[in-house]
Amino acid sequence: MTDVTTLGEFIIEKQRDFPGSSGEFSRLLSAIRLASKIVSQQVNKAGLLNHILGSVGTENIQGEQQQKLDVYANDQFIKALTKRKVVCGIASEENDDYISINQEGKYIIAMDPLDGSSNIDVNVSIGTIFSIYKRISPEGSPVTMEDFLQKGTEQLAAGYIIYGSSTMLVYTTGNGVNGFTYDPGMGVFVLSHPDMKIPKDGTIYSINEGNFYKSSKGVQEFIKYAQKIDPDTKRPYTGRYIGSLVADFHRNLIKGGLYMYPNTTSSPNGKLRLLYECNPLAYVIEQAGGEASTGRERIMEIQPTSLHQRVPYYVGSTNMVKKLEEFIQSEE
Ligand code: AHM
Ligand code: MG
Repeated sequence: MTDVTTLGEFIIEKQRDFPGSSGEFSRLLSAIRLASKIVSQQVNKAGLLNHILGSVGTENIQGEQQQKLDVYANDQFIKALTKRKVVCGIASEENDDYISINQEGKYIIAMDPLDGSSNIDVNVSIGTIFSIYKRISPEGSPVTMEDFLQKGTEQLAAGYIIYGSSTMLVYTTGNGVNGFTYDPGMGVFVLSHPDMKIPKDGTIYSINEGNFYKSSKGVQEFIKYAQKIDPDTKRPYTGRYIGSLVADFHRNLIKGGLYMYPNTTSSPNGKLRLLYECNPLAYVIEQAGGEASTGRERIMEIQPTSLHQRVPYYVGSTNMVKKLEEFIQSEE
């Protein structure tokens, strides 16, 4: 194991990508790494906690009140990020408002600490998604809403942790995408997927097809297109939908594919949140050579107007996103 690159080493090596940072940015990534190890351990024990040691809302054998895992994950990330003193504000799916912490810090975080948490009870992969920005307001003052409502194009770094058959941390700082697999024996993440690239032409489409009749004409037409037999274009495509964004995204990143969460008659703006679900994964996919779109515009160019804003979301292989855009844009 001495010839591997650990995430810790990688972060230090890449510190030169951030000339003005003097190590603060590296400390921030280290905080995310630490919290993800703690959450990973806890996620692995989820079945034990729920089914053997007592369900959520009850006390465990040490007499401690058990927390829901998503609340637990939120606490762990906030604690780790607060301690390093480089982050001044955090927006989280778990908190209605943003949290203002170290006023001297330079960085802003938007995160979904445990996405897909409805899958915990059935032992399906879940994930953490994060996005990092530089603050706009002056250092030494409390953060403002403006700090959080930055376009995705302003992200300094973004990534996700997938708690799957192994735990992986995948991130970008704008120089490609690298994936690290957690070795629980050593307690370290090791570089396992350097410079990840998504195939331009995927053959997997991922959507909750139960929403077919609630979706717009363009989306329906794309699904029919995906199912048509045409060996020249490798159709029909394969339908794969876990219902856990990070897991669906991760598979499609590696194999090539398109994840879709459209606007529907019951969710007119879609379901997924721009700041801490769509933008970070959009940054990762673009850095891996793919695209992320609402069907009409590039996700990272949307000017956010609120912390928990939702948008229709299509992310994955470039040529699949482009094809879907054709269908959506020819709707009227
Ligand atoms: P959550 O943030 O409440 O966990 O919701 C996000 C999740 C995604 O992980 C997943 O892709 C999507 O919701 C599934 O939604 P649906 O059950 O409507 O298909
Ligand atoms: Mg979520």
